Amino acid sequence: MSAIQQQDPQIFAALEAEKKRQMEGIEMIPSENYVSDAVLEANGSIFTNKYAEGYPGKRYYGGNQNTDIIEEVARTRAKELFRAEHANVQPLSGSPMNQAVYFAFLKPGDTVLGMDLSHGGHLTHGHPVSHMGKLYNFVRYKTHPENEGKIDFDELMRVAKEAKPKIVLCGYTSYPRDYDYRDFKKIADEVGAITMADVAHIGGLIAANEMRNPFDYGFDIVTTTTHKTLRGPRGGMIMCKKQYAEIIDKSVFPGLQGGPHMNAICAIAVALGEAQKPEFKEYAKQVLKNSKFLAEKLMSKGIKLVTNGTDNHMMVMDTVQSFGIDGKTAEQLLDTVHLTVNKQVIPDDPNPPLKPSGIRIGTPAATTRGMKEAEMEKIANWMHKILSEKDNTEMHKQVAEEVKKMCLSFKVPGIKA
Ligand code: DSN
Repeated sequence: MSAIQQQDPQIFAALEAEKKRQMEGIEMIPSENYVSDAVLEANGSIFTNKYAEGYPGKRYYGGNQNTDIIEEVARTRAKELFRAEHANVQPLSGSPMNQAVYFAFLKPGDTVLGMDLSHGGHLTHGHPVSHMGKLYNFVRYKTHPENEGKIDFDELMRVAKEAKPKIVLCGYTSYPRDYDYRDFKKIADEVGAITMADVAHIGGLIAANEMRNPFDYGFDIVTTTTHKTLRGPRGGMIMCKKQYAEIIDKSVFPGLQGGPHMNAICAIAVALGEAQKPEFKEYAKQVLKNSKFLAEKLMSKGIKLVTNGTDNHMMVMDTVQSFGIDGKTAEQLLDTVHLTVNKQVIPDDPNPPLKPSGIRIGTPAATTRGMKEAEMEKIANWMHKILSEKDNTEMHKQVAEEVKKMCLSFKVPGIKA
């Protein structure tokens, strides 16, 4: 009997229900993944007991000889994987990670160029509802959804010359393409701005050298979360050129945060160690193969995907155009057959974020379970059937059973059946 089971039946029941949900369903939210047994063990380790304000060799508390080892290992592995000159592994998650960069370089009212949320950007890239959007002047650029999501860089250069940003920011949470970082660098150099790429979604694919690395194009700052394609615990990392190391470290601590979560840093070190293995490169390749294959299968059924395809691990389906149903309804329908996706705004969406026009679908978690093209084909068929016959409850029940059966033949790391 586990300690939780013995002492807290209410929490134990929720944990057991979540195990069942994760085993019986397919996780297709592109920002989620399943961590390995080793990462899970590190995240639940006794490093959770330790305060460690400061950095290796310069702590404000005693007894940090072992935390110094794990943080140094995590920093070194991050630098090696991303070809970075410096790495800070303490940000508690994605939002504070980006905030720490802004606080390091900007004064209130300063200007940043960032991607519009409905075109794929993130809340922390200047959406008016975020505190960052209120504190700084974000000038937000858009893509051409019909032209494979390309950005008009001549127009962006014109905007940059007028707005004079301190930071040129690129990166995304719902953009299914890759960037040519050279274009952003050219604009930043022209206006004397710092270049920042938030690669939270594709960090693992960059670490595996399967997508472009902004540092190869001279970028100053690269931020990434650790729990998406990197397959680590929840956390964030800021990597930068050596010249910005001190200002970034000071901005994270003591500027923004207090004690780092050393259990998470321990798990980040383990996850980065896994990312250095050849098996991880194979994993990243398969994530991309699965994504492309799934996108092609969906489009072959007449389904509309934003930018008409994908270059990364995700796709955004326009459910209004494809099936005449909003993204919230599509999310709920798919949930009932154990296919987990998230509702998603599409570029310049006329509908609100809680009832948007699309859904976002990704392959990282399914690929971790070992699913390949054959399973992607089944998923495309199930999605099409469910969304095109939304009132056929008998068929839905049958699909739910088929999904469950398939899922139970693929292990979830960290969960013992
Ligand atoms: N919530 C994350 C995602 O799902 O992409 C971004 O913060």
